[in-house]
Amino acid sequence: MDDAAKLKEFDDRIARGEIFEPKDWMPERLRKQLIRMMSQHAHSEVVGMLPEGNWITRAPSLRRKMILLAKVQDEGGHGLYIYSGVESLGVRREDLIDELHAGKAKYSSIFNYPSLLWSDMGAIGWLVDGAAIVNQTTLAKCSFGPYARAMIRICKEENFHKKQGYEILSTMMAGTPAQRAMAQDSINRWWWPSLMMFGPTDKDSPNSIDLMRWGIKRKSNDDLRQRFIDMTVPQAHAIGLTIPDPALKFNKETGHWEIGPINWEEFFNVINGNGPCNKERIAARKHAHDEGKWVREAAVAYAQKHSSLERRAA
Ligand code: BYC
Repeated sequence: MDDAAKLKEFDDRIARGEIFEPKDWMPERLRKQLIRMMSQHAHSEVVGMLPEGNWITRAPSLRRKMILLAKVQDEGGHGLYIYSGVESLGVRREDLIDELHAGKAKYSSIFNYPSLLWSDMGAIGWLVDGAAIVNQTTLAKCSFGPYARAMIRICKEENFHKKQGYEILSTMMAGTPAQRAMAQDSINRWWWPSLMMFGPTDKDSPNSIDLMRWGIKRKSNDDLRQRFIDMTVPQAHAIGLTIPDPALKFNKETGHWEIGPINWEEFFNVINGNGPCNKERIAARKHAHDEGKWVREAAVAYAQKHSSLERRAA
């Protein structure tokens, strides 16, 4: 079968709603898109451990510390899980990580903002994990098997993350004026970057064409952003938080919340390496990677020893 016939067969499979697996034939362009998007996603999970990791030693109680520790570990696990999915497409994890450390690979813009207050742990859990869930529940229905399966598992954990974040904020909003002011300050700083997590507007999203055609993205950047806004605004109001957008209004006819303009200049600056914490984040990842070299080497030596013992016993 020539490539054109294979492409036709593949397009038909997608149109029938079938799932494809790493060993199946797929268009080269799609393989590249999946490697790009999934590796960015894996990097985001791992870099995403840093803003919250910053608060583990300063959590206000043992209970909060245990929850935060578990959450940050979960994010690391998500990263490893998604890296395994990318490896199924024929690339090496080490190469992907090298690209991240060289500043050549992207990861979510949101993790280039600093976590300045304890209430930021609430804002990250509620808004950042909340936005991730909206995006990832649709990815759980995507056409690439390893990615879809990873998303199902990850979304279960993200739900817990989101709830613990909202609980931090609702506790603070029921507290002293200083606690309420801190919670509001966090929302003021994290609201707009959370909306940017969904990517540029549909007209400025060059990758969407391929990803939608082949069933990876099931909803557009703007559709998912709107779903997140509609879900989140009432939750903010329920605990007395103000969304930092003077143009925000509910449109009774459409049933949607309308927002003011997003600062896309800021977004493109951040994704091009010039956000408030880009350099710090990459330096911290490189440091952790170098410090963990002996652990990786020990794990490989252990695995090799055990597989040779098993071979001898067989
Ligand atoms: N940040 O054509 P577009 C988490 C880039 S972590 C940075 O629309 P696409 C968590 C984009 O890559 C969850 N870059 O792209 C962890 C492209 O550049 P290139 C992270 C962005 O792929 C710890 C260019 O802009 N979630 O949950 O069609 C603690 C044009 O964009 C961003 C995922 O990674 C951005 N926000 O759509 C707490 C979800 N947006 O590569 C929580 C998986 C766009 O052409 N990814 N760019 O140079 C996706 O769903 C899609 O990749 C996106 C972008 C919607 C993000």
